[in-house]
This record gives sequence, structure tokens and C-alpha cells, in this order.
Amino acid sequence: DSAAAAPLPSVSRSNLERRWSDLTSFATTKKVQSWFQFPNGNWEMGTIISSSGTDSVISFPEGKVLKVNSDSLIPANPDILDGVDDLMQLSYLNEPSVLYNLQYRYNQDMIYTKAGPVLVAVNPLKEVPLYGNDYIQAYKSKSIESPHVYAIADTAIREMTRDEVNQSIIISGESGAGKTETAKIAMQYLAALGGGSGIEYEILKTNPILEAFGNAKTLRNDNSSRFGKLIEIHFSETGKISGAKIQTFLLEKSRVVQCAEGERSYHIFYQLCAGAPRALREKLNLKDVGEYNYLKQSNCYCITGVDDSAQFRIVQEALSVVHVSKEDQESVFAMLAAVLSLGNVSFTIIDNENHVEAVADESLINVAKLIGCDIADLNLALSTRKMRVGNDNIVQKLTLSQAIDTRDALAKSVYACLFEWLVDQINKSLAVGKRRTGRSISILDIYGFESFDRNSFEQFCINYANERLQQHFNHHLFKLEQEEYIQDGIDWAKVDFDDNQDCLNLFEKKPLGLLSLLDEESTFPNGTDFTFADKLKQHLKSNPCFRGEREKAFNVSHFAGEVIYDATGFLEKNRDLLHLDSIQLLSSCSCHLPRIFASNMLNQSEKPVVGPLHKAGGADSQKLSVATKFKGQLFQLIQRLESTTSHFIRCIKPNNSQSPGSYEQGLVLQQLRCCGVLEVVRISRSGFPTRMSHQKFARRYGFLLMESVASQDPLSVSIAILHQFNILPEMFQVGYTKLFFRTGQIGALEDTRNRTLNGILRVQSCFRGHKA
Ligand code: AOV
Ligand code: MG
Repeated sequence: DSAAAAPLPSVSRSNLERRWSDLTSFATTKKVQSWFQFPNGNWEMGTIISSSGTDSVISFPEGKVLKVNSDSLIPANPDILDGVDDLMQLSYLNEPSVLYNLQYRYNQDMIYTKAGPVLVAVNPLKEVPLYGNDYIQAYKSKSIESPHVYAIADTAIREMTRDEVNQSIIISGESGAGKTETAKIAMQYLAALGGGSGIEYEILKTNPILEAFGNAKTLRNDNSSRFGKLIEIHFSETGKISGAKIQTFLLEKSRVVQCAEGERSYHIFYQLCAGAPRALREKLNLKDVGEYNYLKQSNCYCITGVDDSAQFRIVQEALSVVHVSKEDQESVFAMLAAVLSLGNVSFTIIDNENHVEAVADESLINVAKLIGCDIADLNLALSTRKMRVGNDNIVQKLTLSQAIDTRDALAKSVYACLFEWLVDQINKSLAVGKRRTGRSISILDIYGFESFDRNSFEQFCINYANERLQQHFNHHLFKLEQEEYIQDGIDWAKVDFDDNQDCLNLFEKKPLGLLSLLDEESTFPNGTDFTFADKLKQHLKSNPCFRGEREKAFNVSHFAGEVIYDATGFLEKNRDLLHLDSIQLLSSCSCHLPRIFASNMLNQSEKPVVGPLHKAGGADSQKLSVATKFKGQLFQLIQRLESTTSHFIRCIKPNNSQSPGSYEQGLVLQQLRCCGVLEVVRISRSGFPTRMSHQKFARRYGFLLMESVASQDPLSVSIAILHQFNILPEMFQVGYTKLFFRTGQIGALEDTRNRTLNGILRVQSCFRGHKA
């Protein structure tokens, strides 16, 4: 009977698992529940009434009865397993069963489920009553055990203290899946447990600031992160938070000057326009959002349920908490107003060669006033370019499109510099004191995998970053795991997993990978998006992850799905050049922020160069290409993560419409598949996720031994401990250097250790009481 396919093999089973398997064999003989996939793609559970030959008759809850091919049925778990909180407990770990289990929990607002070592979080898209102080205390005291971000954060704190190893919480998932919210929930828990110095309050206040300046409404997510973020929270010897450091990755700056229909630019622009008090409005000569070209183009000003004006006050308050002075805040707002006004600067044609100069209207005057420069200087910087030809300095007039590009490049740079400056200020405020222990928990929240109708350089970088992160996930949960077993001489049957190395090679290979070819084309003076796309097609056509498409388009097979990129704008965005004239303008300003921006930009351009080289005197600022710099940042990031114990949270988006209650099976399944959650569960079920060296184990639990051991070598002590605590032989393996445990085993030992230690402490304090 094909419906009664055997449950997944596992090496040996715990009592619990044995119970489940008894139940399933009971189910297979009595009443067989099975999954059947309807033509619309949805799975439904039915009861097999009879089977004969290759056919089975199956009845569904609403009374529907179908005769189907037995091979098309997939075994379902018995009711008693409905909604188990760890997928590892399922007897049948097939896709419909996993989908059903998550949905069963989701329908009851149990959005968190363990998948072995990974926490799966299905975005509720509404408020759920799972957070706040009561819950935090409950997880702290371990009076609640159901899966939760709090539980992950708690484990991170405990392991940091126990193992003296830095920890990381890595949150991944598609755009809109809930990463940023999850990161905040984790921070909330760490702040509550490690709080006391007040710095935790500052750390929490960085969220509204960075979201205002770095998040925007996209078609996928009303609050989409347009930058990546790693926040490293440091702890003192006593387990209190001593400071934090934020690193950000590649802000999408094109959004400042250009965004798609129905999307918005960065929240802060709308917040400023809606929330600035009268005096500030007048001082900055602020207008309504609808009067700014940069904001007008996408036809979208509001987000349902969001009060930009109230948000503005929250941001102001948060800025004060992280010690950005009122004067600096006003300078920040002035820079924002300047960026918006720049977008309104227009040009008039002054000769028959299409050369232009800026119109000296209110916008131009306002920009000059806000950044503190001469109107004439601003006009020159926007409409001309100084060049050196031979020994002569000449001034070249710009055409209309060149002038617009120059203007937009200036607006983008000012905004990106402002963002960096803010992060610097925050970091100064959160700086770790001198007495650092070096112990930290890092939380990683980057932009999720994106695939739109039109995908540009930004999606290219975002998806590349996700590809790197996915490899870290694979590496950590599959490769290292298996290699470690083999190295330590443990019995082990290999589990296959989807490796994404091919796709990473497509990006990173030298000289014929996407990034190298992009950089190469970016340095050619005559390179265009067309020649770039052509080169890709020419050199990469045999790569299985690559496919050339029409015109400038190309297709990449990512771990999370195929994406068609349009190469338009790739070279310019990768070069990201700001004319020296613009930098000089900023450095001559009377306001301090533009001057800081200019000096930061000049510092950056001293690095190795990518960009059209030495063009007629080379007045361009030359610097590392955007893609190369980003790649370097990602490598560093992964290296840092490799030195930590990683905890993974996989966020899942239940539907594409950002609406609560709807659970689209196909969409969820696709996310589960591509991120390898099911394989992780398989490995963990048959594997030994917890491990400790013999020395460490003996040191940590040795004092619990009732009888002394003849030989004091760590291995003998360890074995004695295992023996005394009746750890079943199938629950651990002894390797050459380490002990390997199945899930949950160390937890029980730890509890005993803690109870014993607490007992000792009580006895000691009792003694002290007597002496006094
Ligand atoms: P993302 O970070 O994964 O997308 P967010 O964390 O911004 O996604 O989540 C998107 C929206 O889902 C939020 O604005 C909330 O409305 C809702 N949401 C997510 N998690 C929860 C939760 N635990 N409780 C209630 N609502 C939630 V992106 O940054 O676009 O990749 O780039
Ligand atoms: Mg986000």
C-alpha cells in the first residue's frame, strides 16, 4: 500500500519518537489519513476508504469522495501530531505535512515553530499577543517552552556565558517576511535581560532612526529595509549590556532620486514634510510632499495606518536619546530639505549645443542657502565641469542630460553621506566602554531576496547578498555538521542538500564572473550597459545558473528562484561617480555637514580605483566600484559570523498581499524549499546537533559525580557522568575529541547543574547567615 510509505529513517529513536512511530503504525492499520494535491495546487487531507490495485478511494471532510491513483497520495501524520512545535517530531516529514503543521499553528497565532535548530517565523501581518514583559519573564524563567524569538535570544545569552563564545542571530527570508520586526523582538529581549545601564534604551531607539532613514515603502513591503544591518551588542562580565556597534551595508541610494510607481522614497522625507513644526518649516522653506519632484514621481505619498507626522516626533526624540544635539538635528533636516529642493532645480538651454545652466529660481536659491554656498558656485557645479587638458584648465559646459545626472548624483551622495554620518553618531553614542569583555551577540537583518517585474542593480546586489548568506546557512547546518561527524569518527549517513556554490561562482569567479565582468566594463570609457550585457552573454552562456535574455536582460537562477535583471543603469550605479566639482562645492560650504561629507568622500577615493580612468585629465573621483566594495563587506561579514555561534531564524511570508489570515500554500512551500528548512530537519533528526569537547564536558559537569572515578582523564570522567545521568546510548556518540548529543540532552544536564549550583549557593549563604 503506497499510502503507508515508511516514515523517514532515523539512526535510532528516542522514547518520544518511538511513541510517535507506534502511533503511526496504529494509524496505518486502522484509518489512513493521506494528502492529495488538487489541481489548484493545494493539498487536502482525506481518509483512505479502500485501496485496490493502483487505485485508492479517498474521502474528504466536506463529503467529497474521489478515486485516485495511490501513487499520488502522500501519508499524513496522525491527529495527535497536529501542530507539534518542532517539525522534528513529525513522523512523516513530507511537504504537505510540514505545510499543514505550520498552517495549523499559524491559524492559532502560533507563528513560531522549530525546524530542528532553526526557528521558523510565519509573519502574522497583524499584532499577536506574544510579546512584552510578561512573556520576556516567562522565557527567562523557562516557564514557557514554546518556540519564540525570545527563546532564541535566551539561548544566545546562555551560550555566550557558558561557552565564552560570541553569538549571532541571523535572520533571513524574502522581502516582507518579517526580518526587521524579528530583529527588533530579539533586541527587546536582550535589552530586557542585559539592561540596567540605560544604554539598552539607546540601542532600542536606533531602530526608529535607521528605519526612518533607511526604510521605504516598496511593492513588497510597506516598511522595506533598503540597507543591510548588523548590530553587535556587547556585554560586560556581569552579563549587562555595555554598548553596541552598528554596521550597515549598501544603502539603496538610487531611491532618493527615482522610485517606481506605488512605492515611496525614504520615510524620513514624508515624516519631515508632515511633521516639521511651523518654525522649522519656515526656516527650511519646506513644501508639501506633492510639490517635490523626487517624491511626486511615484504617485504615492501615504502608507495606510501610518501617521508620518507622529513618526517624525518619534524620530526626533530618538535622535536626542542617541545624543544627536538639537543643532545637529536641524542640520540633518536642512540636508534633507536640500536634497528635496535639488530635485526641483531645473535647467535652461543656453546655446545650440544643448548646453545648460541652472534656473536661478527659488529651488536653486534654497539649496544654496541650506548647504551654505554661493548660488553662482552651485550653478557652476551643476552645469559645468572643470577638466585638465595638457597643461590647461578648461571648463566644459554640460548638456541637459549630463546636468540632470550631476544634480541627481549630488542628491544621492548627500543623502548617502547623511545616512553614514548618522550611523557614525549613533555608534559614538553607543560606544563600548573601555572595560570590554569582547563578548557580544550580533543580530543580522539585511534586505530580503527580491524579484520584481523589473530588477535592476539594487536587486542584483541584494540577491547576491542573500546568496552569500544562504551559503553561510548551508555551510553551518549541513557541511560543517557532516564534516565534523566524519572527522570525529562518528557513524553517519550523509544527507544531500542544495548547494548554492554554482550561483556564487557565477557572481564571484575571476575573471569571468558577473562581478568581474561588471567591473571590467565599468572601467572601459566606452563601456555601456549594452556592451556589458553582451559580454555576459558571450562569456557566461554555458553557465547553468545564467541565461541571456532579450536586449540588455539576463536571467540568474538564485537559490530562491529565477530573477531576470535589466542591465540598464548597471555601469553608472556600479561606478557611482561624483564629479570632483561637486565634492569641491560641498567642501567649500559654510555648513559643517556638507564639509564632513566632502572629506569622507575624498578619503574613500584614495583606495584602488575602478571607474573610467584618466579621461581627459581625470577630474573624476576615483574609487572602488560599488559591487566590489559590497563584495568585500560581505566577505568580512561572513568571516565575522564564522567566528560566532550562529542561531538562525527563517522568516516566512504567508501571502503576497500583506494581509493577515491568508496562508498561501504554494508561496510558503516555495520559501521552505529554497531555504532548505526540510533538509535541516532531516539532518537534525538523524544527527547530533550538540557537541562538547571531553575536557569541557568533564570540567563542566564533573562536580556532579557521586562517586569518584579511578582515572581522571576527561574521557573517563565524561563517560562516568553520562552513566550516572542515565543518558541513553542512542542519545549520544563519543567522538575522538568530542561528545555528540541529540537535541535536548544537554539541556537536561544543564538544569541539574544549575539546580545543584543554586543549592550550593543557598547552603553557603546559610552558613554566612550563621556566622553573622
Ligand atoms: P522584512 O524586514 O523581512 O522585509 P518586516 O520585518 O519589515 O519584513 O515585516 C513586514 C511587515 O510585516 C511589518 O511591517 C509588520 O507589519 C508585519 N510583521 C512582521 N513581523 C511581525 C510580527 N512578529 N508581528 C506583527 N507584525 C509583523 V525587507 O526589509 O522588505 O526584506 O527588505
Ligand atoms: Mg527589513
